[in-house]
Amino acid sequence: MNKQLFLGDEAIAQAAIDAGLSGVYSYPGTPSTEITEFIQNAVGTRLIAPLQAVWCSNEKTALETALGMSYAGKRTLSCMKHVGLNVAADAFMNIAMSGINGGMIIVTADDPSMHSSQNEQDNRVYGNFAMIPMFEPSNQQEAYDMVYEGYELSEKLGYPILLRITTRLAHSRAGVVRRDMKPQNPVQVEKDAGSKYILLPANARKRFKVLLDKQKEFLEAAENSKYNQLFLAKGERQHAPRFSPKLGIVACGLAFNYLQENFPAGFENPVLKISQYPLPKKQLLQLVDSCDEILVLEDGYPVVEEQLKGYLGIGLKVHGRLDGTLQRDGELTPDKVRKALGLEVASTYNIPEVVAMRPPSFCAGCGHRDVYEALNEVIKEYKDAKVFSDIGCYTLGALPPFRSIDSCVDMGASITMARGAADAGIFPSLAVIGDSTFTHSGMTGLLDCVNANANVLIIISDNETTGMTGGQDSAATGRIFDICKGIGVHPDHLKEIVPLKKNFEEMKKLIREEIEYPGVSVIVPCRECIQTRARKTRKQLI
Ligand SMILES: Cc1ncc(C[n+]2csc(CCOP(=O)(O)OP(=O)(O)O)c2C)c(N)n1
Ligand code: SF4
Repeated sequence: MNKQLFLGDEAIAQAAIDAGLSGVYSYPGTPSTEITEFIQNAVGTRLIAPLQAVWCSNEKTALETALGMSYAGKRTLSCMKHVGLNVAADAFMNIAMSGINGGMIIVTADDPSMHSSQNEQDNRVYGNFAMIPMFEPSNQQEAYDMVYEGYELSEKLGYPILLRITTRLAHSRAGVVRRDMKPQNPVQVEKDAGSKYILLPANARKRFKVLLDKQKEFLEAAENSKYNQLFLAKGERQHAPRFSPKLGIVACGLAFNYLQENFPAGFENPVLKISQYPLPKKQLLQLVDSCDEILVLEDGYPVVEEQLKGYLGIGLKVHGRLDGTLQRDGELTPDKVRKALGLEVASTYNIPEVVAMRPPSFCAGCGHRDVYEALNEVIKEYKDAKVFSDIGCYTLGALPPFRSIDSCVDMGASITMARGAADAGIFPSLAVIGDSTFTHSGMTGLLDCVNANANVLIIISDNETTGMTGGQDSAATGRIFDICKGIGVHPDHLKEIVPLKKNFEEMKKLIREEIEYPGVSVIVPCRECIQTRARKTRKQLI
């Protein structure tokens, strides 16, 4: 028995390798990043057959590249944080129409409680929206098994599988038993692939019917899945004082683990564990038969709770996040489950005083600091100045002592918002964006600005890395300046500078001059992130 201690993310990565993965295509985003990094490190050790383990420009390009590999018959993986699936949504929804050839698993790492995200969307909604099968593991072993076996299921059904995890599972460790490593699939294009991937309306209509017909098979797979289990009550039901004695519990994914933590000796109410979707109707009806109230435990949105309310009709009370039994927002914990059941909470999760909350801040010596120091000095001179920021380490410019920025909404929104505000009459209207975010989704916004000759100053703070997520390669290191030129920024208003104290006065002068230019200006302060530099040096020394 080959048991290893893995993070949830690592268990997924190892399972994909063991299942004969040929390529992982991703864009970094907490808490999904470690999956692709683990595979990249494994490729480096040469213990595995050669495979592609690549950071793409964004989640959409990543998912489409994975589709190309699947088209060729090979097994593929694409990983992203929850908001990444918004970016990849066009590809995602349409892959559900075309279907796949080589097995495809799409990992969405959701972040309830927003530990490092701007929202807490629950991507099971996307799974239902696309009408494809979905897994939600309750522990690291299940995450491994689901990926390992998921490739076969994906190939059998002809559809991708969405694997939904959350931060706690991604970033906590457990012992995981590995299985034998399988060889990769050969290149084998489907003989009748012709029209399947050509989603012209006439074909798309047929493909949609195929998807609708497939729902029965997806449901059967969920109903026969070992990951969905009905535990009938043992003995007296007495553990949920705030409910009727005939309470049944539905626990989804990690919530099942939290329930188990509260009842190590076994459940005293009937429990339906759901870890594979669509909802297993047969087991649900069985549960309902023996209960007069249902409590739904799920991490994220009340996805199953809402479905049950529609599904079971009037007459059966369904409790959960919608009726206030559980808090509507924030991640679930074992204590919250306990409280929902009306049991006393003797929390073991109190935070000791020495672990004081510390606000995040720039590293000492970070180039973004120098940019904001210069920017703040200049914009003091303009009472109506607005600075639209993007998402990256430079977003920390929102916090004291800088307080430099006025917005941070989604990746790419700095340039486009600055343009809209400029159109509305805001002057000066500035954008601050990092190099990775610029190539992720800032370039098209810059093209819009150039086409409209918008009156904006865009600062692309280029630290030659994707700093915020741990220093992954950035898609256009060394080429930001040329890309801006190619997009059409006038060479006289495209400036580079090294953000260092010694260049402080020059940086201020540049910013002032380019604010005064009535058109698109781009300044690229360029200095490598000191953390990424230190990491590279350490690697070279090993
Ligand atoms: C759609 C989406 N994908 C991924 C992320 C995670 N993420 C936040 S910032 C960032 C990139 C930061 O890199 P860069 O723009 O170069 O700035 P730096 O952190 O290096 O300063 C990523 C990948 C996200 N918030 N949204
Ligand atoms: S990780 Fe790099 S970019 Fe981020 S704050 Fe630290 S030095 Fe700056």
